Amino acid sequence: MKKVAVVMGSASDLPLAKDALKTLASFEIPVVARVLSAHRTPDEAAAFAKSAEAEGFGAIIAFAGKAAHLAGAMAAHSLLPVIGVPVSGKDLGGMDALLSTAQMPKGVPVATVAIDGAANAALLAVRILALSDETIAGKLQDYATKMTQQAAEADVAIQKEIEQI
Ligand code: RP5
Repeated sequence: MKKVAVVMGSASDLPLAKDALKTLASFEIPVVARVLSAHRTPDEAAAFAKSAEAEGFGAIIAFAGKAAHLAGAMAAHSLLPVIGVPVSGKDLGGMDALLSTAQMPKGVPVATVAIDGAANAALLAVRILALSDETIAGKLQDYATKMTQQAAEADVAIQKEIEQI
């Protein structure tokens, strides 16, 4: 089974990255998580991206805040699909990271999820791996079915609540 790389620009991104790690764990997907910065450890980040495909990774999820260049750096050094998660910060609420992550130049794509969209980043990685793995595809179908059931149950529950208004 292909692994998913979860890289983050700083250890301060870990609390958010845990949402992605938990989601990937729920699909029993092997994960490697690293702190690698496009700015503070650029050589290590590049080396990781360059070897990622040969190391058996199927996708890279990159968390970064502020002037967020980590996802772009991964995509510059690897042809694997890269999913960028803009991390919200106290100054600009994550708009800085959102634009830095999403506004990639033509030729070097990064699939950017919402600000702090850690779980969706993991689910997108799961969808990518599911294309070539029937076991993951089955679990993904189960996840989608359960989500639909929960939404339908919520609909029933609010009808009862609304009747009591
Ligand atoms: C980015 O700067 C990191 O991804 C983090 O979100 C942000 C702040 O980093 P620290 O100053 O907390 O290390 O590079």
